[in-house]
Amino acid sequence: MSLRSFLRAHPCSRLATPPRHRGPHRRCAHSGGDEPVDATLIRNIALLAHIDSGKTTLTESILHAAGHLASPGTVDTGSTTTDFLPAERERGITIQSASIPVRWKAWSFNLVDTPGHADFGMEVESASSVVDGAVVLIDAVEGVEGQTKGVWAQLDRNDVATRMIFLNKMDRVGASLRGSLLSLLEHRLHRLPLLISLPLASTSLAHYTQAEPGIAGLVDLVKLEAWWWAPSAPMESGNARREMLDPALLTEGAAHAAFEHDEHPLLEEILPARTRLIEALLDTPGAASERLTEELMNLSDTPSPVSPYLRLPAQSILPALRAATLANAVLPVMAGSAFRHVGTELLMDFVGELLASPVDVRSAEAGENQRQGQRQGQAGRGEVKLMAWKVGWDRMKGWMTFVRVYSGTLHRGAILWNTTTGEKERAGKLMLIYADAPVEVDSLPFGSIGVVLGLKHTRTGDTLVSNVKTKSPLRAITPPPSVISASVIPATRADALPLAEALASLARTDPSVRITEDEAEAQTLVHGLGALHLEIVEGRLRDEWGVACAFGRRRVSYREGFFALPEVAVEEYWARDAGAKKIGARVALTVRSLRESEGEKDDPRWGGNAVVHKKEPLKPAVHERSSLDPLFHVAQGLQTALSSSPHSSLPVIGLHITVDSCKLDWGSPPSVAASAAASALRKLLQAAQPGELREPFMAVTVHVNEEDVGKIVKDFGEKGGDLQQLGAGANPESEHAYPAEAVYVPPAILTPSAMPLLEQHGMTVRMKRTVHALVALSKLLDYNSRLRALSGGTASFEMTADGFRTVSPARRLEILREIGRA
Ligand SMILES: Nc1nc2c(ncn2[C@@H]2O[C@H](COP(=O)(O)OP(=O)(O)OP(=O)(O)O)[C@@H](O)[C@H]2O)c(=O)[nH]1
Ligand SMILES: [Mg+2]
Repeated sequence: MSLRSFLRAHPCSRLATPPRHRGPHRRCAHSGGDEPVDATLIRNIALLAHIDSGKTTLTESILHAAGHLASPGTVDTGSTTTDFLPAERERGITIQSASIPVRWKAWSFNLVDTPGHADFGMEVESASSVVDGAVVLIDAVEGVEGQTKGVWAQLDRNDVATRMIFLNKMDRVGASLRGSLLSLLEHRLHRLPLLISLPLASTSLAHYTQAEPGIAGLVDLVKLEAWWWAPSAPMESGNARREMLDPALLTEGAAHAAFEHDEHPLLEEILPARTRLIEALLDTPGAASERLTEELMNLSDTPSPVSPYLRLPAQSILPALRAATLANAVLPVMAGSAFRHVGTELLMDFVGELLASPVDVRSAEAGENQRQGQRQGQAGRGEVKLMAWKVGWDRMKGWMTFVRVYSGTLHRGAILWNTTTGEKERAGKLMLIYADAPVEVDSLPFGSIGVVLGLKHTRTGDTLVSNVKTKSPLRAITPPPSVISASVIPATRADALPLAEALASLARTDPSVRITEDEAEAQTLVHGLGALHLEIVEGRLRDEWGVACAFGRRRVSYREGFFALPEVAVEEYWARDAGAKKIGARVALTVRSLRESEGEKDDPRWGGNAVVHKKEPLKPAVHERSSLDPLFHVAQGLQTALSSSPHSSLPVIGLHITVDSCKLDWGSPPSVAASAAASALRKLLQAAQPGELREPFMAVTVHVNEEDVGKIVKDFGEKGGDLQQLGAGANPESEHAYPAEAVYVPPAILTPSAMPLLEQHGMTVRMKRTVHALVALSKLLDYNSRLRALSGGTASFEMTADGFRTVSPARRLEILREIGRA
């Protein structure tokens, strides 16, 4: 993140002064960090979703509601707080995640707005590795989409246990509460999605009968409270009218102020929805649910015409709902409209009430020190342990490292050790970057997220500790595999050095960018996660680092996979003369194909292979720095050999490698082990049959007008693509859907504008037709202009990486020719 561009991007007129809430962070900042900070009130939350679902719009609405912005900006005018990069504002999409502290009631939120575009998946990976909770947005017109499942899998991988769903864009034509909820079951996001609020499409009955789109408010099913905006009132936070619903009136089906008519369809749904919600909690084991059961039984024993499910107060439900959310037994779902600020405040209340604090999770991550820190009342006198989850560069401030404090309290000027490299670092200034201004603080307490200036060598995913003896790092952050590359050429000779420096800096801020040298063609290659990623990298090199360079033709990254290699043991002695003496090492390996059928998985850190030593996964050598441990060098040697197959020079995948032994000759430096390991693996692969060639495939979704569908489908056919589904109805996964019996599924009438089409199709409505296909990335490199030509500029598309697939013999030959190997 560039602090300067951040500040430039904030015209003072939009800033609210002074901020309304003063939370623990401020106290900590002003008191020098001596006051205990109650970590139970911290919520580190990421907003994640498929592209364009409204994450940045929701962030803006939250900042406004919390009093950090006098008026919210919009993505469409390029005036939001978190999308501040010029490229983000021009394109109206988020490229980098932005972390922003927000004070809401007693809570201190750290909100991380992430990009939805799959090319920036690294940002989601790093954000989800440090948050304790996630709000996943879904466009209520579309339901669950490709990248919704992508980010869900990333949350699973990073064990982000507490999650909520925000069904956004309820104001749009075709937004469907029922369709969206069913899509959660169809795509198996959770067995028990639980509506905790119902949308009020309109206070007027007429709008329901005429299938008008819209959202005028919400009913909070836990507190039994209606929030609504009168038709004439501007829909802004703080402008809503609120009314506690009377259980007796609800039982009689009588009107409240929020519902103009007794026959309002929402009135009938409150009891069944609340009943299912409470019943789901009764089924969750634990003390909170036992107390809830007891209370419900007591209420049932008291004679009343009103159902006990309506009489149960919110304060009895919330602890059980929180416990069930923490245990991942239920998935709370609410609906709203970020653009119209409907549901923003309620969402923040629920995030505070339901999602995990740093104290609830990750004690295993931080180990004994965190528990020790907690016993000391979170004053954080324990050892400091931090995860650097994002690194940014600013020309004025230098390196800005975003950290999450897993134990202890980080003070300005602290000396830290990097567990990966063993290097010593000094934390300079500490900052919290609010929407309205960056604030310098003296300390970052346990559980918090903030920025450290002055760290010179730290990279994304490094663990920093205050005790030099601590060796165990927090879980590393692994970039997704790159699928595309381009050569980068400096404009003149004089630009070569600045370019090399800029590339190194850029790779430090974005670890999903990899830089390699193509020695055969004497070129530097930049590898990334997609065509847009490389385009953005090219722009950043020019705009942020000011280097004159051009990118060459995009090349898809192929792989050579060894999927049928029998087990082979190999021992290699490697030696060379170093002056008067001879140095050498002997490395023994056992190598075979990964047995996926036996449940063996590749290790993403090893780029599609798995490497073990003494039955434990071996860590790859991430930094190209020295270590005294010979195993570090063995890892380095294996990485070199795996990066280029002797048959095709492509990266190798599919191998299971066991490092059996590594012995250095007397007086030899450990680095010789790298040459021995690389040579052993290279020789073994040379003797093996060439592996299968694989190329990256993309899951492509095209939104297109009815009349152009044929052209799009035909074009995919010519590209050898695999058509997945067409149109608005069918879903290939629906037969595997989770059952809906135990779930409250709202009737279609609650979102009336989706009604007519819902009746036809049985589920989600789309105003445009949608084509889904699996296509080789190599056929999609200029798909932007191709689609424009095919549709006259009216269609749009997104694509998500869908793994590597083995190519046909004809395509193999084509690829080998392309890379100069045939
Ligand atoms: N009708 C309607 N439009 C919305 C709503 N929320 C967001 N939008 C619009 O949807 C578009 C995308 O919104 P963003 O907030 O940029 O979405 P995002 O999820 O941050 O997108 P990426 O970061 O690029 O993945 C913009 O044109 C918004 O104005 C909503 O509640 N209703
Ligand atoms: Mg965004």
